[in-house]
Amino acid sequence: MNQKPFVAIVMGSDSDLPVMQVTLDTLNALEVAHEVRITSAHRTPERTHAYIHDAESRGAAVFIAAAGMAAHLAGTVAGITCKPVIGIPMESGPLKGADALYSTVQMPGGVPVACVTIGKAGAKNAALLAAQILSISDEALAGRIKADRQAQAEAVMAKDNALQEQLNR
Ligand code: RP5
Repeated sequence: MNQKPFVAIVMGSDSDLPVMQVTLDTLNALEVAHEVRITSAHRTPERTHAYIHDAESRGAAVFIAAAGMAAHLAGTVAGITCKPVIGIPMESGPLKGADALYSTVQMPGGVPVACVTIGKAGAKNAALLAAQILSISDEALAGRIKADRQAQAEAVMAKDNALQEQLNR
């Protein structure tokens, strides 16, 4: 089999999409192949199971799972595949993501989930982390990730230069 590795993204609800758009945008900017599905660990358990198996058979190399409240989607995915799973706690419900954070990060030993920050920062970091995993065997992608880091550094330096100019006026 010689499939191009891709990132498979699942989210528990369409209400997660506005935040998850950041993941899609970040992967698009880095030219990382990906696909996305709405599927829930508790509302569509069989579909979730079938999709993870299907995606893995087609070359999914990293999974990203986003869910809110009693968030068990990332842990469910990690129980189905041995590929790396990144979990994003969604900022939904009365506890504003604290419940999802604990649910996602507190996996019992043996079945890991790499949990990122609640909300949009996590959505961005999940994409970057997935890209970094794929870049281990993709030099061109590693170069694009380094260029992104460099752009971030240059933006900070430009802001500091502007601040110093303002202070010395
Ligand atoms: C989770 O419950 C979803 O991931 C979402 O973050 C949260 C609320 O879902 P909806 O009631 O908006 O569909 O399953």
